[in-house]
Amino acid sequence: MGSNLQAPRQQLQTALSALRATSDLSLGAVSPVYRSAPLGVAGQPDYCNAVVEVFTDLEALQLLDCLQSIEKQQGRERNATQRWGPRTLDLDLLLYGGYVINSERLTVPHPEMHKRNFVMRPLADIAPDVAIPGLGAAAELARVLGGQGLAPWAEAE
Ligand code: 5RU
Ligand code: CA
Ligand code: CA
Repeated sequence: MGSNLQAPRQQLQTALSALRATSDLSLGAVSPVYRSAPLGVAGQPDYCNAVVEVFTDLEALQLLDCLQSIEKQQGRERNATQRWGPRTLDLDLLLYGGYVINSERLTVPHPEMHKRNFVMRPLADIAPDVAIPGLGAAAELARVLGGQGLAPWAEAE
């Protein structure tokens, strides 16, 4: 989960409530929430990032539909000219069991996740031993990336 607009911490909280309210899935572990410096496009606000575990019988694409509908509910605007620009809510499907998926709409594992400490740190917090297919365990990948630009989200914000 990521947000850097319109009360980012609240956006994540609202998304968690929406996931909890979704009948076809159940929420597992929720990681600590991090503040992270923006990557991709400079000059945008810091991001609030976290990773959650979901249990579901939904197909991956059905789960993606759920995530995108929650993004939409929270005012996500798809802006073709600013691909990596700021957003109210981004819900990425990082892993789906141990599956590798390469379809038009969805690539799993998320192709860039192992390069981003704002993904791998919170993932390693909740699932240190989970394997990224082809790349290894989350905790080791997170350790290699280090903690640059990453800090605990201060509760008061
Ligand atoms: C290029 C490099 C593009 C890294 C992107 C987030 C990237 C972000 C986020 C932080 C993006 C994709 N930076 N930049 N957190 N998403 N800190 O969730 F991540 S755009
Ligand atoms: Ca996304
Ligand atoms: Ca993303």
